[in-house]
Amino acid sequence: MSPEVPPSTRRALLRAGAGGLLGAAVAGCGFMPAKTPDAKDLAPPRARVDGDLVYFNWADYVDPSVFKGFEKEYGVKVVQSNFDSMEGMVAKLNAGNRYDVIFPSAKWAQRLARGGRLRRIDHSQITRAKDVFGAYPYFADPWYDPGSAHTVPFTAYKTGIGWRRDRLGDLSGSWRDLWNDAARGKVFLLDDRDEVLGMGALELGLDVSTGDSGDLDRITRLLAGLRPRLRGFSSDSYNNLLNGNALMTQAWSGDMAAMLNQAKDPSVFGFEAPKEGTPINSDCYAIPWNAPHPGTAMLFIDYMLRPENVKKNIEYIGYPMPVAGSEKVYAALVEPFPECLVTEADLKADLFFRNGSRTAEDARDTAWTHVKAG
Ligand code: N2P
Repeated sequence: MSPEVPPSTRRALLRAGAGGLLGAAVAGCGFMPAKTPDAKDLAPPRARVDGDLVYFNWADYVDPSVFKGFEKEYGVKVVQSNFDSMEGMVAKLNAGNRYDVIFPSAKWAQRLARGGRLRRIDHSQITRAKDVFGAYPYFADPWYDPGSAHTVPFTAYKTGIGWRRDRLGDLSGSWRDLWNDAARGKVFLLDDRDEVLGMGALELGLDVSTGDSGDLDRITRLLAGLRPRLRGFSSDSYNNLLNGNALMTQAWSGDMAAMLNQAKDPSVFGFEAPKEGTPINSDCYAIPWNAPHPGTAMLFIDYMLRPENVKKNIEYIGYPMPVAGSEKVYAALVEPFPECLVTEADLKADLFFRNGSRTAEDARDTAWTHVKAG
């Protein structure tokens, strides 16, 4: 990704595979909160120490040394827990668990904000807000949260295929590669409803978010043919490739970039962004309505945006962060896997997963159950 910059620099960034960002229309929403939170609870918190930070995120999604720096500077502890799907994250919130900072992807941020589940975020409380919202106009007014009133973007990524080049050689650049006979029995798909149905949709030329029952039947039939070739469903893509359980896996671009840090010889691995299209997404920082320490959460977001922390974190997690000045760090990191860059063309394709009607979301749940059961 790149910020809005003067034309000459901008062209250079585009040549390097980076690009600007685009807006999009808002879709419907099937999320209903269990109870409507009190409006006063949703007022934007002031950035100030009001307790330890209760942090809830994917595993390995912040550099541990950045946590240490935050703890030391503010004299608080980071109390961590992890989820491994958006559904899992929301289930914990619905069960009454309280967190200070959570990391929903775009459509989940939209659901939570519309359901009254997120505190507003006052950009004037964030020291480097202009490095994000000034430099990346896309995130100043994203489709999932108008005005970024409840969120700050954390990362961006696309979904593709990671594979062992040493074992399989070159692939063809299509989602069809998942059916490759040489990889049979050693293929993983992400353990993620939207990613798996979205991959089937792209292969068939359908909308990635389709909730149409005819479309979902076609997707389910297609994936029934892939199911016997799979080793399983797992979102731990880079460990599966590194330890040899997978020869090929559906994967988020950032995880493949993070794998490069762990690999003794990066040329053993490949990452491709299939030609039929790649889902695109952004995870963001958000503060739940019932956060026990929302002031500390604001300080944490602020701390994460400092240039030295952005650099450390990008290098550790493998995902680009939309913060002015960090673009070169990411481009250098993914030099061996240029397809990890989130380009203007990716964003223009607008392959974000969208919220559907209650009926459409239910139909997708049913299709996913069938796909997983095989
Ligand atoms: C980090 C997982 C990132 C999740 N390992 C992408 N939404």
